[in-house]
Amino acid sequence: MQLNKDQIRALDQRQLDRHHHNFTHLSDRLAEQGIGTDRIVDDLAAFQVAVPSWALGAGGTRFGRFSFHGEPGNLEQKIDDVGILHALTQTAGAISLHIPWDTPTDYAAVRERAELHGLTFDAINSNTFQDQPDAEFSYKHGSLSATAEKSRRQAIEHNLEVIDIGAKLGSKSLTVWLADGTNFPGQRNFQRSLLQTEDSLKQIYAGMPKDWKLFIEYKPYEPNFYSTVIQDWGTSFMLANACGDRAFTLVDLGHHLPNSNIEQIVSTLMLKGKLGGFHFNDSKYGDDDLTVGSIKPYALFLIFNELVYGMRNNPQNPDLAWMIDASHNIKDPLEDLIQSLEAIQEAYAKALLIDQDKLAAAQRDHDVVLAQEILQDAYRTDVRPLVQRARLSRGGALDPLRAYRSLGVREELIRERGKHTVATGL
Ligand code: PSV
Ligand code: MN
Repeated sequence: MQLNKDQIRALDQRQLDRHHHNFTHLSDRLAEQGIGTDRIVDDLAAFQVAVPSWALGAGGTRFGRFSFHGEPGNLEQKIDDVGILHALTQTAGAISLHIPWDTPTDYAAVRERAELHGLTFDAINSNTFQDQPDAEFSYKHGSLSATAEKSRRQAIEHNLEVIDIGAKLGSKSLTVWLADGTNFPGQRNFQRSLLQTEDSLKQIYAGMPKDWKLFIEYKPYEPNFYSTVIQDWGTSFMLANACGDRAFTLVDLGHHLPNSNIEQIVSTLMLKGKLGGFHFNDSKYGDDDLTVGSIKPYALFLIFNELVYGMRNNPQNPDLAWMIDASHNIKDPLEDLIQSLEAIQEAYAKALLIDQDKLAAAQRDHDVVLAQEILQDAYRTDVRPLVQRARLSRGGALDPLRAYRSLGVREELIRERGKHTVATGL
């Protein structure tokens, strides 16, 4: 299924007057504060977030999975789903694949399909957290950190294979999320695990094409509950430094212990030129993988404030790879992703409203109240007309969720694919 711009435009016709009215009203108000909207709209229109291939079907928990009808049954259909998201939102211009779930059979056809939808292939992900049916050695006691040399070699080889697959599709980066760790004190030697991991990552890094980047995720717990080898940003940062200039830390919002100051982590990493990628989601307790902005929208805004600051002031940090990493247990996955994309754009737009010069002056003058007011004034602004204007400028829908429903997208997908397809993924 593919949506075209005329279909979307026709749908929005009746709402356009109201949008123009709201946009003019907001622009005038911001102009009074000396804030121009053209640049903000351009920045929003240029902001593209990759969609993970594993979030297009119904997610599950270890207790069960409630399937969703019309799920994509193969890689081509996953690309079609992201194409639909991109057509409506114009901010989902890339897909992030996970191997072996998404190993292509016909590379040319897969590339063509992505091109048709205007999509590129973002970071490719390896999987050494599950044993595959045809695997010779098990990852039960570790993969890149394993003391069993055969498991470790297999995990390294798998990552090198993933790089080859990504290169054939035009990806330029590999993301490694390592589940390795322990469940019980005494189970393994911390130092040995870390050293083995460093050595494995260096071998993977050495096998990347020279224009590729390596992103190293961290996570404090799950699936292991006593220790995780790459448990925090410091460990990831240390490993990235050990690998080299093209290795970076990847921040996944859900991979922090409750109340961690993620915006400060982002800021430190950008200062050091080592923030490479970003996984958006939201959480209440742990790695909950909930819809972006659904639980802690103010925290997301504060994180974006640091990201915007870093993008303007830290040329030592590369352009970031933006991605959603969420999972949907009860919602239509595409509707959930539309909500996440909207929340990302809103948080970014609000951060772009912050007058950085005024904020710096308030900080210099130790005017704590004013500094807080500057942030909160931006946060309290309803920026939706700006986000809509950016989307319209690229041919997206005024209201993507409404368009998705009025165009009967899910119904059409069920007609095409049937009720009982199951998407591979988390
Ligand atoms: C598991 O926590 C996880 O969500 C990581 O964040 C990865 O990015 C993703 O799975 C895919 O492996
Ligand atoms: Mn992640």
